[in-house]
Amino acid sequence: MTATKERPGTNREATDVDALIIGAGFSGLYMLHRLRDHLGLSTRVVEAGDDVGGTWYWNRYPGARCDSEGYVYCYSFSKELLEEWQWQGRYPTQPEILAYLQYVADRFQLRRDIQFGARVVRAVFNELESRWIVETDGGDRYSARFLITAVGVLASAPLYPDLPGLGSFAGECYHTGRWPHEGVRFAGKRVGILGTGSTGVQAIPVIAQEAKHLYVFQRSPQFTVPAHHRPVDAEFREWLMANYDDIWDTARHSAGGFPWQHNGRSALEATPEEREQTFQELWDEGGFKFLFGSYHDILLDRRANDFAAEFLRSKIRERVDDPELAELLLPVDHPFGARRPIVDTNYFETYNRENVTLVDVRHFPITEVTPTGIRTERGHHELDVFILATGYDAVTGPFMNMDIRGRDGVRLQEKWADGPRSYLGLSTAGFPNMFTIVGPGAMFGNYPMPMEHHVEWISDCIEHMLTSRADRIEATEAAEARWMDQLNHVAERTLIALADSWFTGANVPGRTQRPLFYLGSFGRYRRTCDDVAAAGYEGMAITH
Ligand code: NA7
Repeated sequence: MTATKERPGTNREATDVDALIIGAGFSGLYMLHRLRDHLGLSTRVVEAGDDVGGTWYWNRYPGARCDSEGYVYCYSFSKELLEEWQWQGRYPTQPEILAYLQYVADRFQLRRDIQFGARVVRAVFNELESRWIVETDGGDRYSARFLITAVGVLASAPLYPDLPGLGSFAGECYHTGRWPHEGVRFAGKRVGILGTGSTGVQAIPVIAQEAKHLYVFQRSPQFTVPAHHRPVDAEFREWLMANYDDIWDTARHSAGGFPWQHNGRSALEATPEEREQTFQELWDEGGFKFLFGSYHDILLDRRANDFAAEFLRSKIRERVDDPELAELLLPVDHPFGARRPIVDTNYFETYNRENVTLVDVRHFPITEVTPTGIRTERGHHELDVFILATGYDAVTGPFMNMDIRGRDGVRLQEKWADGPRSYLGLSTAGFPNMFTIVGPGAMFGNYPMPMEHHVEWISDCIEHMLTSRADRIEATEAAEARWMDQLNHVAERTLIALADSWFTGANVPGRTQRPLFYLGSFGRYRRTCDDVAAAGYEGMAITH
């Protein structure tokens, strides 16, 4: 039961809850459902947005769509829910995913336990009472036995580029991660977009259709694989319903939480003809399968990677009419997949349009933003709208925006100053009874899968605490160190260090680069977490 009581030293009442969850996106919603409806705990979610959705609440830019296929970009915990919800197309749009999460919130009556429009600014562990005292920007206070962060990896920390004069721009300027809810009109306007990551690649073809002229300011060319988006038909739906259990089973044991395995072969062993055929088939199928359902060594061996990269470069040359322009669009400075793979719809074809200009800011950088546009070393581009598709302070950014203090007053910001440390991406030493859903050091992949897994692991752990009458649980320093070694060891076997990207924090100027995710397979990661739980939460210190 929820109760309120006066806390010493303050004149604000704190609401007592068993568990306080930060964030009402995919993970926060399910966490609330598990703790409240399965364990019967009084649970409260604090959410900065005015509605559920997390990433899918904030990211409303034109063309925003999921790159995972809808049938696996959803919860798998409820058979009824799987039967009730039907995705319209292969890759759900942002409004569709938002509608799905709203449906889930209503179906499981979650809204009544969510405080919207409130941002957690501070969470301090009270050692005497073993409780987290959590404060919002509106001055509300909670006292919670368990603190669970469900802040996602991106949405709450958009990254704004440090461009001279950015504040002086007199036109409209938007970050894609903070898109106006009422939308933006481009008709008759000169539009500039900075950033060609997966966001830019989705937005550019859509904006180009409406804008008078679109200038794409490109620093790094990208590899992309076509989405081959299409509506979902009755036949597919029938197949899906007949095979869903197997599909989830495959995804749970796969490399990245997707419903396929790689093909078990090395690209180095295949003949050139076999490789061409394999890559072409995967290209024709489209999407992430090109990486996750391909040869097993694409991300492990540079020579294997080069075969895939060269295939993808040949496709860019085919798709772009002007050979000189095609050369500027060829990614040559990083291996395919070492950055987050990008799935596109008409991205490269968009450069064949008369009203689209590629501006190469790698060789001729932006020197300043003026009141009327963008100046590069080569000239000035007059703009009415300037869009920042410049990404996020990923993974750690959402945590750094809060003042979280654990045992002995240690601040998480200090502990993670040289990079985050965690055990399994679930718990961090010195922060008792705090769990991080897909926190730093967790699995990367088709996110609903690792999120669902984490929610269930945390819920089981809390249940274990309650039944064994334990007081506190937290990762030990030793287990944390072991996990960090493991994380680095796995990452070193891959090619990700050969690219600057948000995978390693390299997109944030001045940041120490290190792997932010566990890059092993999802199946192995799950087994590790399950083994930890089965061994009585090995590597976690439990006090009674
Ligand atoms: P990303 O993937 O981090 O891409 C950001 C893009 O912005 C990328 O092209 C960057 O170029 C570019 N960028 C960022 N800062 C600058 C400056 N200062 N000058 C020029 N160009 C810049 O973010 P996205 O939003 O596309 O995707 C993030 C994730 O959201 C995505 O992976 C999905 O999981 C959802 P760079 O490549 O660094 O040269």
